[in-house]
Amino acid sequence: MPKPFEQPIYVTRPFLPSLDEFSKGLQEIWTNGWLTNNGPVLQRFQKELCHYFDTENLCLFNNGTLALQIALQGLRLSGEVITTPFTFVATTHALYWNKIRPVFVDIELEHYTLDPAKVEAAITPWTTAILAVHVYGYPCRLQELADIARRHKLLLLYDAAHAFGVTVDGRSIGSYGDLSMFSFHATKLFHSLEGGMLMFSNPNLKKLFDYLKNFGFENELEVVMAGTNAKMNEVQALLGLQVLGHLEGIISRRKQIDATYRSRLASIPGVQIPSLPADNVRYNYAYFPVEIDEQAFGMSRDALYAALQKYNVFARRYFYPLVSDFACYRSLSINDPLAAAKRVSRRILTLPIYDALALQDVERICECIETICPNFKGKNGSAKTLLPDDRHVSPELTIR
Ligand code: T4K
Repeated sequence: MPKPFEQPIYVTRPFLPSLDEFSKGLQEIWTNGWLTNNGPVLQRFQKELCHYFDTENLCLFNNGTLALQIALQGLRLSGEVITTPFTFVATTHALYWNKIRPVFVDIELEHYTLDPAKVEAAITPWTTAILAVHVYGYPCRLQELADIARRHKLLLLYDAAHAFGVTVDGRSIGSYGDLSMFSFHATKLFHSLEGGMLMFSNPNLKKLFDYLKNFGFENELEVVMAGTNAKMNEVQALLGLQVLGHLEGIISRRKQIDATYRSRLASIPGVQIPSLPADNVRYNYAYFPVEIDEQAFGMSRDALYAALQKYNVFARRYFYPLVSDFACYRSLSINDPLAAAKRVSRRILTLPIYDALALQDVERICECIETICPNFKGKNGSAKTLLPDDRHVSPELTIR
């Protein structure tokens, strides 16, 4: 039986440049005496991102949620927006804050993104846009959604919070649709401590978003619209710039972790791993989700989640509950039964993945899962023990 980890293993840990590298950057900020409000480091970060994404049409924010709220506000969207319930609450909250009615439709079972057929069926005269999510960095059905949006004259927006670094057919995922929002939160593979970015196809939006994130200031004397404060500061920009320099290494390290999980978990009954995206996608390995089939595994997803904690492994149930089940959205009338989303939300578990996670620790996490799994027979064909300390075992678990 594997020993519990000495230190907690979280679902993610932020990549951090060396303190030395960061202090050198801070030195410049200290010398400048310029901490926020479109400072020189932010301008450099923005320039690097324009180069990385090969576009001038992007805008930086202090977090992804405000970026999305401002996008919806700037686009003057109203009425209904079709979206997914299988996401982080911020996607829906951004609609709510703009007094837009979220219309939840179901996801596909393969990669958990919006089901285009369900989207089309949900369109009404009040629909103004589709807000789809590249959940876990898996690209949505880009072509199908674009066709629907074009046919029905809807805006197509993507919550690409998880999708930094993903390309499809050699193009950044952010170049699809009318607009994409990226989150640079500390829990993301690319981050700027906190932060967010909008990338859009219409170049006229840049000025609008710049006004909206800075109180609507044109200059000292003129305020041209009722903006808010959603600016990224210099320290965020510095960290973002430095993490960007390490991005390729971060993604390739995650790829190794993903491969290790795939090979080790394949023999555990009831652990279902979504396939990697198609060959035309350059994936970023943002998360490592698995589905637990309760019957085949021998216990529920929730029991496994709890049992892993006895080993000091803190996997997460992203995204359970569904957003549509949270108290603030429960009263919405939902026509779609959301059968796939409900099923996935009940079964999903996201396992730890981050660049500093050692491959032997990934092996050890898999060994913990083998040991916990009542139906895993092991190399010698015998069933195994369950938990390191059975005093804490929930009644749901059976000790063998
Ligand atoms: N759309 C989608 C689809 C999103 O997933 C998100 C954010 C957004 C929009 C909104 O973007 P932002 O406004 O956040 O830029 C986390 C993040 O806070 C959130 O950004 C993220 N999605 C969501 C999926 O995950 P929690 O509540 O799970 O975070 P927390 O604090 O429990 O952190 C998870 C684990 O990460 C911890 O157990 C340990 C580790 N951790 C976390 C932090 C903050 C660290 O090791 N160091 C840290 O500094 O929401």
